[in-house]
Amino acid sequence: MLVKLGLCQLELVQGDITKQQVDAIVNAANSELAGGGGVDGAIHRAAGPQIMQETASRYPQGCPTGSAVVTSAGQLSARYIFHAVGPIWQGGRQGEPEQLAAACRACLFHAQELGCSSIAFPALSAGTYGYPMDLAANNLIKTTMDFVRWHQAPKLVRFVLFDAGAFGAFAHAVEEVVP
Ligand code: AR6
Repeated sequence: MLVKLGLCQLELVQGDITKQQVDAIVNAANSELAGGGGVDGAIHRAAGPQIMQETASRYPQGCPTGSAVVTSAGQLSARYIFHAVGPIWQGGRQGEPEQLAAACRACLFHAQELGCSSIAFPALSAGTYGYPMDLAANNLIKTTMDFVRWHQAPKLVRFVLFDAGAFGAFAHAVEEVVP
């Protein structure tokens, strides 16, 4: 699914984020940058052990929830990995929507600053962290569209959804947000 936003594009695909040919890949990290399962495990396995060494040496304090830090991308074809920390779902009244949007925006700002024309996001927070998929999809799509409309960058934002359920939730969100 591809949506034009002026000169930019928003794309939804079902697949594995580690296989994407884009300038920046977003990791669904934790605030300790300690690695883990899901997207985090897959990205570190595919990129190689130097990424964990890089996060440990450059970001010994970790990364606060609602923000993102940058590393190289090791053996991935991307130029950068943005390690974004989404919120753990606690019912939705503990600032989770604002934190999820902030983590997404932090990645989009990094992409702009680093001259990345393409970026791939997973369904941040909607796995281990328990954020309901439909709410995460609405939040991430709206945040991205607002950013891209305003900044006209990055040229391509791709959401890489692991299964049909996640893809359906994001497709529904796009239909709701696109005028
Ligand atoms: N490509 C694309 N999507 C994937 C992939 C993949 N290779 N693998 C899983 N997903 P999660 P979170 C989907 O748990 O909720 C980690 O342990 C998955 O089905 O990766 O932000 C970290 O270290 C789900 O829809 O991220 C943190 O501690 C979505 O990606 C914590 O989990 C996000 O699931 C972060 O949890």
